[in-house]
Amino acid sequence: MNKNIYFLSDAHLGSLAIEHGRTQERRLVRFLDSIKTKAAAIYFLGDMFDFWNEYKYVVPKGFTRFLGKVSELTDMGIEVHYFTGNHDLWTYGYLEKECGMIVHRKPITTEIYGKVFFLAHGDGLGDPDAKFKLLRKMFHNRTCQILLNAIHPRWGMSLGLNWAKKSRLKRADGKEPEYMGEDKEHLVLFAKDYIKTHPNIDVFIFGHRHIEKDLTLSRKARLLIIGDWVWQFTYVVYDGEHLFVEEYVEGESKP
Ligand SMILES: [Mn+2]
Repeated sequence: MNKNIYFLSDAHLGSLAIEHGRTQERRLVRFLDSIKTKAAAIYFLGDMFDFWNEYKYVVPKGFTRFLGKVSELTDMGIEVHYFTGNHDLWTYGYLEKECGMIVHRKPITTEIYGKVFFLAHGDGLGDPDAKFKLLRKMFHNRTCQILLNAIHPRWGMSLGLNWAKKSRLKRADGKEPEYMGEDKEHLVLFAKDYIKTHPNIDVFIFGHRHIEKDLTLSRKARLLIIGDWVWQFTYVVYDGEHLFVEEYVEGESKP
């Protein structure tokens, strides 16, 4: 029997706008611990941190439980993949070297147990918003990254954490906009367009939206948006045959 592959995203650990940060982190760690004997690989599909910016000799405070558990898993030989999101892309080797994760800065296409997966955080895909595009370009720009790290962490970290807090509180209840429908949702539009030129894709999995969605795009292709680990505690599990979204309920031990 195959070992399981897990996908989860958007814990936004360390957020100044999330009051239950500590319980949230503990829950994530308990989940990771509960799957450690069953997992072959774990994919974090982005925004696990609300703001992660790494300096040459310094990393952000906090997350010791999470990073410790991840290191334990990679030491056991479990593959742990870390996709950068739009909140935590400023990583320059620490998560690989210290925690043994495999960092992906772009979407990847990969075959797992005979199925072809397109995996991405999801920011910037199919999204026509010019302001977000410009911001995204700046975030990924090497010169801007060097400038950001030239600011003392006292101010650099504060800038990032408060930017992330503000962008969360801007929304009515601190939550993401509702699902916009199949004809408007950016990631759905992106995937529908993408299969025209890449008919080999079986499954798209995205984070970023903090909503849970499981759609059939064609006779072959399926799209999953996997919720979050702020409020929903949802993940996707795949055993080579079945692929479904699950909610992590404390005390329950499921696949
Ligand atoms: Mn995101």
